[in-house]
Amino acid sequence: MLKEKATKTYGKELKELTKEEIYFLLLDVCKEMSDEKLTTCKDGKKKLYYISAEFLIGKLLGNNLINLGIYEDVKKELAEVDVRLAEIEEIENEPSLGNGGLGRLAACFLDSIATLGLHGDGVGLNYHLGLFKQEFVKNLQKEEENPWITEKSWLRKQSDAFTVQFGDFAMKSVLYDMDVIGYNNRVNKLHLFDVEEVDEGIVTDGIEFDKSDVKRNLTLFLYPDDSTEEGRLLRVYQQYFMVSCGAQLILKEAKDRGSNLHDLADYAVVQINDTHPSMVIPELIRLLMAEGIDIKEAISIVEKTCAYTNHTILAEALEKWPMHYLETVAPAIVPIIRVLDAIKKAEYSDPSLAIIDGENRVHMANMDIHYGFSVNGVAYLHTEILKNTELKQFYDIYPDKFNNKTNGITFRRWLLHCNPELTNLLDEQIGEDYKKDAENLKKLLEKKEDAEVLDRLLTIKNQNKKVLADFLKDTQDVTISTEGIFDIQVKRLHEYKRQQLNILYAIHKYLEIKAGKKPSTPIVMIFGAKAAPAYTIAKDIIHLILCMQELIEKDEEVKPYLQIVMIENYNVTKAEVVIPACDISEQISLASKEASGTGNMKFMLNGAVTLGTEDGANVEIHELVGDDNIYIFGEQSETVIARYERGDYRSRDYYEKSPVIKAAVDFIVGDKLLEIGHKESLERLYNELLNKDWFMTFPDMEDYIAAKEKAYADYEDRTAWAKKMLVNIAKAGFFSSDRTIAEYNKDIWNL
Ligand code: 26Q
Repeated sequence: MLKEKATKTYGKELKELTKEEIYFLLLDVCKEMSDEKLTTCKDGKKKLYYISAEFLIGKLLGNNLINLGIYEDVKKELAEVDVRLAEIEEIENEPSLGNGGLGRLAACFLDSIATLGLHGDGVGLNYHLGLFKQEFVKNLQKEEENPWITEKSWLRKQSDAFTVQFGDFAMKSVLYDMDVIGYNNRVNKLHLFDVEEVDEGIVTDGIEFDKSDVKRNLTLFLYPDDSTEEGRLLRVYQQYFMVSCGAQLILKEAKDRGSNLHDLADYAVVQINDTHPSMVIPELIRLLMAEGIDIKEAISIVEKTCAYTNHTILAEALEKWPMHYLETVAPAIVPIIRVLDAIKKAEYSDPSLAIIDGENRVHMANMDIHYGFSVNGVAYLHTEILKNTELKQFYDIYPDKFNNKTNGITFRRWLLHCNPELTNLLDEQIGEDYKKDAENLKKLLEKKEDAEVLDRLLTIKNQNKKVLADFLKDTQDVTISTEGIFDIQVKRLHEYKRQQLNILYAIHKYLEIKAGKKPSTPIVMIFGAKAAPAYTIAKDIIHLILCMQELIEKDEEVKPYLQIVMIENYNVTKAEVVIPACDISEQISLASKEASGTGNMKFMLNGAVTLGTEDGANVEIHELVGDDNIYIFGEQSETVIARYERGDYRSRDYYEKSPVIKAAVDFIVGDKLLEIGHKESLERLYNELLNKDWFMTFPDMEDYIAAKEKAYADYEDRTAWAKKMLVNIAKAGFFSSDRTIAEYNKDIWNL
């Protein structure tokens, strides 16, 4: 197939093409096949729009080839001319359109929506420089721009253009689509809106740029630094631009499919991914009114069309925009928001239910809950906390709106693509039907006593460790022992995720080794995390990790037993190498704070055993695998929530009572680290832990150490460990995003 295409496109033999030419050839092959599929897609009346500020889609070539069913054929054909498909996949830049879990979830969902044959598109923005690229300089995070768009790419420019009216100027959109190719099924679209005027030249040092020059910076970066007023305003400009374009597209398409707009809810359903796209509600109302529908009816139409997903219970992440921001950015929707607010104020006197609060700020989530027909959390525990604590006042008035949709991950990327050896073993042992119905992974349980299967699992894990070790050697010039236990924590850096707890353990272990207590198997601790550019303490934690890495790297006494590596610029591409190599999956957030987590699911599917708190989806993992196949530690969410309510946590008490905690914490500002690191940063972190420790690291610390020691000890019995791996893989079927999407469709979308 490729041979003919090579001569047709380049007038050359396949074996004469450069790697880049082969990549372009494959791009074309995928686009042509996808166009063909598009013509056979059966569209129902109703269509879903998944609107999101982030789509963390990862590189697409490998996955598109898998989903089109031609990966193996292409691999073979390239092998015949001595080219490895993996090398071709490397040529693609990873789109920088997301930041963390919420964005990656959106990407998994798009894959599953198409795979289940549902008609649903993504709507977002085409950030030119995306989220920053992380570099480590002198053990500090440095942010650089991350240009990812190339001349030829998956982006396909469309002719649709919409005008968005801001306060004192208007901008015209340019639309780029990417194909979303389902696994042996339909093709949908990811619509990414952009503007012609954007100018990458306005970036000065790192990711600095003129935040006030909205025309030239609108789609430059994802989450521009919001520590200044201009930065915050820019975010609102981005949000309004995204939702206005999205809403105009939705109405246009609904009309094209035969809607008279009065019946919009039969033609469209809008899933609002956290509060970043919340202005879609007043914007849709505004546009319906512009079409001659009165406000009362417009509101009732939109109420039947929009559904909201909550991804966080951290108060600081719940968006509240000062009204004057909206007056500047989107004055046309301000009177509508005032009406929406007045209606609810007339009905409910409780100020916590208001859309516009006493300080004239607009609570985006409150608007979503009042005017959406569905509110969902992303894991069982998370939804329970929303209903019983965080959003209780809303649950009391709208019990029927609340529902849970436990997150999931696409097995195409997180198993088939990233772990082909494990996939082969599964195919061989349990057949291939788990690829269409992931619950069939359970069949693997029948092999729990099969010595050959257990041995193969260990062999595959070792191979994957070697791949990761080679990767780290190539990319960061660090050497890690593939004989070690790979203990991995990769995720965004946030205090609630408690990377600080993990690094305190590392200090504790370092001190033990120094005192002569050596682990029987080397421990390789791997971290990967970006910190938000203005989040000082998060950057201090990165600094501490990097300083510990350097300290141990230079210590011949400790190095054979304990290594620390922080992966630079952790992203989807790196995740695909890291996750299959993991033995112990660190999911150690403070109970009640991690809405779900999805990395936990990826690790489990790839045969890692979780070391975690009873938080987010860990609770469901625990329930599925049972006590013997997970390491649970720490306080329960109720204990934590009660302590917050009492407000009587004093970290210093724990520090003073526990010599283990004290020794580890004091080490942060001891001579050894001060020699390597920055005094200011280390002292700030030390003081933060001692005087605040808002995410309660110390109460869980001794239990964490004990759980980790237990896991390390159990690891020594390789057969028993392989059984734990097997049970984790076998029970991971529940976390397929195909299951999650089937539930969204049944309970919310009804496509
Ligand atoms: C809020 C206000 C102002 C500026 C930015 C933000 C902001 C930006 C990004 C708030 C939240 C986010 C991202 C949240 C996120 O990624 N949440 C994660 O969502 C996953 C998918 O549901 C869950 O698995 C994770 O538990 C949750 O942390």
